Amino acid sequence: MVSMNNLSSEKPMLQALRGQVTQYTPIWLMRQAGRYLPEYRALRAEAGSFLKLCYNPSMAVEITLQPLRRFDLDAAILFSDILVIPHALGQGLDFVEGEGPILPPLETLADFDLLDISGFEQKLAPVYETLSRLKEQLPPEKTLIGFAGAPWTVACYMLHGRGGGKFERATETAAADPQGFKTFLLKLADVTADYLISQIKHGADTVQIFDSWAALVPDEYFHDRIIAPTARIVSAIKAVYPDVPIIGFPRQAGRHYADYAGQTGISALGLDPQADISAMPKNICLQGNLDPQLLLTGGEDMQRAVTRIMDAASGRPFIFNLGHGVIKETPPEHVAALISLVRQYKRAI
Ligand code: 1CP
Repeated sequence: MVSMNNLSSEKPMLQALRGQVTQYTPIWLMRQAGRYLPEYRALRAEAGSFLKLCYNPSMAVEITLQPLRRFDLDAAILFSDILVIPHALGQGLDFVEGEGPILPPLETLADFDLLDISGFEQKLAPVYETLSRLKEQLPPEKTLIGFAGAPWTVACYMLHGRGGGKFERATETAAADPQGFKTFLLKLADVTADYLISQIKHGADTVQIFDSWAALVPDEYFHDRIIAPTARIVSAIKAVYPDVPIIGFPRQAGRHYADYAGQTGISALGLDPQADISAMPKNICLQGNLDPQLLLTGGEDMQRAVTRIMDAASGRPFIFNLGHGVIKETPPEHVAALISLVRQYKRAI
């Protein structure tokens, strides 16, 4: 429901997520913590491995807060990765310098049932500890975002074993046994829902479901592989926390955005740079859309794009963000410039 009530003392980002059209536009950036910040690179070198950072609450808290020390952002996003789920399920995981994540791929769907999931909650305990500490340390106006990968996107890595390509082993496994694959994704949805519920219990104000590889799913399977598993996660969370808003990000979902928004039960829709704001459903909060390439370039091109996005989003609940993560070569000064552009823009409500 879209309303014009702007008087609440609620955090600005939560107001937008609840459907309020606000004059002030909240802003945060996907991958706002990470390799474009020298202070991240220093801590990363000290830790030696990316996974050590994710599972060390003191370091993970520090990295989560680094971008908020530099910039006037409205939210902190938990520092972790979508691949801690396969890791906590007992699948091996390594982040190899210069190559990204590497997992020993599942050979068949039946291998999923052979994973030793007994240590799941225990392995993820440091992530929950990170959230509890962040909750204590963040100022009240800042929103704390938890997250997980959507089942399809996590399955891509579990079956293909690495990123960087088109995840052929995942798409082939799905094509060979669509029914078995559907069941597999629903099992993954249940684990993901438990994980997100625990994140909320430990302080997350909202959670985002990243479906980075949604565009690899053929149209006829978009419902089974993207919408249904996401809807299952949303309804499991809503059963415990009916008031916690959930952000869905089905990257490059193209003509499926409206069905996704209407059928999953999410409160906000994350938009990639290709998505056309004016063509999006009216009754939902939108987030994102700026091409990360323009943040890298900065200057007038970025300024024009900010105006275009803010104009297109006027009169609707909106959270400013990129359409994908910050590129690692991005100068931090461009982030500061982006935030002041968004702050200066006066929205009509
Ligand atoms: O220091 C390093 O080398 C690690 C780089 C890095 C970072 C900073 C990885 C490896 N993950 C992260 C953090 C991360 N990942 C966050 C933290 C919060 C933030 O500041 O936003 C989040 C939300 C993610 C989510 C994530 N991981 C996604 C979904 C979003 C997206 O980018 O599409 C995906 C697909 C991953 C997998 C992953 N982890 C890391 C890399 C390099 C990748 C992509 C691998 C590939 O397919 O090429």
